[in-house]
Amino acid sequence: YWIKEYGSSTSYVVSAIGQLRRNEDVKVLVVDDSTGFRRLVQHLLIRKKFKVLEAENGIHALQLLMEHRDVRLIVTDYEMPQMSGFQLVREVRNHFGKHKIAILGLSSSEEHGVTAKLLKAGANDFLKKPFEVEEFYCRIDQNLEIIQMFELIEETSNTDFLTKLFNRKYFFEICPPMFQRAARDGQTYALAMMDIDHFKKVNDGYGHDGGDEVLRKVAAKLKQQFRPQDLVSRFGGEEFCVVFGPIDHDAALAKLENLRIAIAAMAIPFEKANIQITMSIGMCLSSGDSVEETIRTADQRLYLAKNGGRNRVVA
Ligand code: GH3
Ligand code: MG
Ligand code: MG
Ligand code: MG
Ligand code: MG
Repeated sequence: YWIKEYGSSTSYVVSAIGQLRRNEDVKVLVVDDSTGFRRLVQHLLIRKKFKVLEAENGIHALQLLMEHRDVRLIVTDYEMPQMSGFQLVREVRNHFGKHKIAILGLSSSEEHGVTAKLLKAGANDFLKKPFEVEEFYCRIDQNLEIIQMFELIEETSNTDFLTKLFNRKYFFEICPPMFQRAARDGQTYALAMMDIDHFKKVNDGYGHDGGDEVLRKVAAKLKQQFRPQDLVSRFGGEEFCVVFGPIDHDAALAKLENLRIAIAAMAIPFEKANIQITMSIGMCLSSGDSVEETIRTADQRLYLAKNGGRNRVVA
């Protein structure tokens, strides 16, 4: 099938963004009705240490994709019974954008305009059979690198640099659909606005670096106290917003009370000191109101917590 091989066969590449990508971590789905050709492509991929899944037609490929959400690349034939590569590409693109899964078309079809047809349907790249092995590897690397760049951009634009929590922009993208789903399912979620007490004194006493260290440690504590599916975000300077559930009022209040106690008990090592802080929290349960309305109420309660003497939860 191939003409000539050259180049090294390392199992990782340093991408254009300077990050190391291990092929071991990349799952590839190979779709072809020819067992022989599937084996060949699989062999080429395994030689570069990729994890490989195989499907003999588009229907099976779609099934595998639903089970394996971490597939990053599909290598697909064009002419296949039941569902063509063209249909498969269209189907895949209904569920996954080009920034989630790369698709490389592979075909020996002499049909006019096959390449353009596949690319227009949403394939990222195309190779005509027979192909050169090294070109195959290069195209795979190029396409995976683009996905990796998308992932980095996405992560950077959704994350707060100092605390690594989600940022405010991401919060407002994710929270409305979370609330909508909850309302549709008849569930309630808790939204908690949190603000560190007298944080200016931390900065005054320990400098900005001391303040930053407190923010990092408080953020880590928040991440540790909530689950990965909860929305833990840094809203502003020393203000955090967490959405969690489904949960009822009393359980949410108990959870936040535990959090408040855990934060107050922290001794954050900085230089020769152990910094201690407290946090005030305002909570509001989602009840079909808009995100903005819920935040407004939680904010008012946070204000009451501050006025009531700080280091407390108002719900
Ligand atoms: P209160 O109990 O009423 O909330 O008092 P406070 O001092 O915490 O309130 P205020 O909101 O007035 O002060 C927040 C301070 O947080 C002011 C700002 O300089 C500081 N700050 C904001 N962002 C950062 C940051 O990223 N790092 C550090 N070190 N400080 C920050
Ligand atoms: Mg075929
Ligand atoms: Mg490619
Ligand atoms: Mg504040
Ligand atoms: Mg404050």
